Amino acid sequence: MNKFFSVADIDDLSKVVQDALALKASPYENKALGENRTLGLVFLNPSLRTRMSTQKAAMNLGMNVMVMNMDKDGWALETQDGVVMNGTTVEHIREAAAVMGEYCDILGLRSFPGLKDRETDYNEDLFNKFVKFCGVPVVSLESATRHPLQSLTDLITIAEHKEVDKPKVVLAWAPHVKALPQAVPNSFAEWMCKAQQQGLVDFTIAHPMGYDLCEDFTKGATISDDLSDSLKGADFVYVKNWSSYVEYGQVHPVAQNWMMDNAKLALTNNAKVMHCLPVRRDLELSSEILDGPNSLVIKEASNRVWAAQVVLKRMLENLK
Ligand code: AN0
Ligand code: CP
Repeated sequence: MNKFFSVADIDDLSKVVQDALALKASPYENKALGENRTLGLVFLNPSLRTRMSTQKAAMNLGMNVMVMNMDKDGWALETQDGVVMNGTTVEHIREAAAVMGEYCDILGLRSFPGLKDRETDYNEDLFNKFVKFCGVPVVSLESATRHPLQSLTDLITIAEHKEVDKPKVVLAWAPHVKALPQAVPNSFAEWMCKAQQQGLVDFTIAHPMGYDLCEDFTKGATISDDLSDSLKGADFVYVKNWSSYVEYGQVHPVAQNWMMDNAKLALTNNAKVMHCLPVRRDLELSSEILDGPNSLVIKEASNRVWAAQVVLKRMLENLK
């Protein structure tokens, strides 16, 4: 594997889940694989889980890790070609990525969307330039349109906790006070649609009107604006806010209460509740659920290590 950006970078979903769970059972068996190899984690935005779990996964594989918080500690990056750099940007991505590629065998990049111009964000211009100019394998740590390490984690977590062969999984929009990216729901939808094609899940998306995701990510999903109806018979509810894709980056007022709570949970098949975190308590998801027996959020976050480890292992095996 030379790039981990989307579900298209994985051939066999069941096999990658099986490999990740094998690493969970025996985390330190591949220590020699990463010896004298360096992972660089480059953050243009904040992170808790992605930073720590990917670092831990690399350490389990015997790698050295360097973290670069570009947003706080790096020079202001220019990403456009053909500009005279007489403004606030100090260093071009052409040099910055190339230099980081000299120091590292594998790089990870987190780069959120600007949520201003849909075309710019959905072209993944920054991520693609980073891949091109750094010259080493790159893992997405959440890009403008996707969060594949999170989605792989979610697939692993569902496989681990399912009680029926083909569980009903519902992605449920939740309220928020800020305009958030579509990356997590896009990515979850793209992984679940592929899992559904392979007969692994039955997938529904529930969101208020105006919050449709880009169709490229949702082919085959049942899509509804009726939350109560969607929750009927659900085995897993995946709670997440996102801003509008259609009216790009906008937040529309929603009259009905979309926050997941125990009353809504009662409509499900005693569903396990998931969220990628960070979560705003009693705005996106009720405290009673987060502190109750149906929440999987901590186990889900814990599984981030095995998703990162299976991806880094495949990349290390591919290095010359
Ligand atoms: C980010 C998002 O929704 O993409 C990161 C989630 C992993 N969340 C926030 O900015 C709160
Ligand atoms: N879920 C997730 O990616 O969390 P962080 O933003 O804290 O890394």
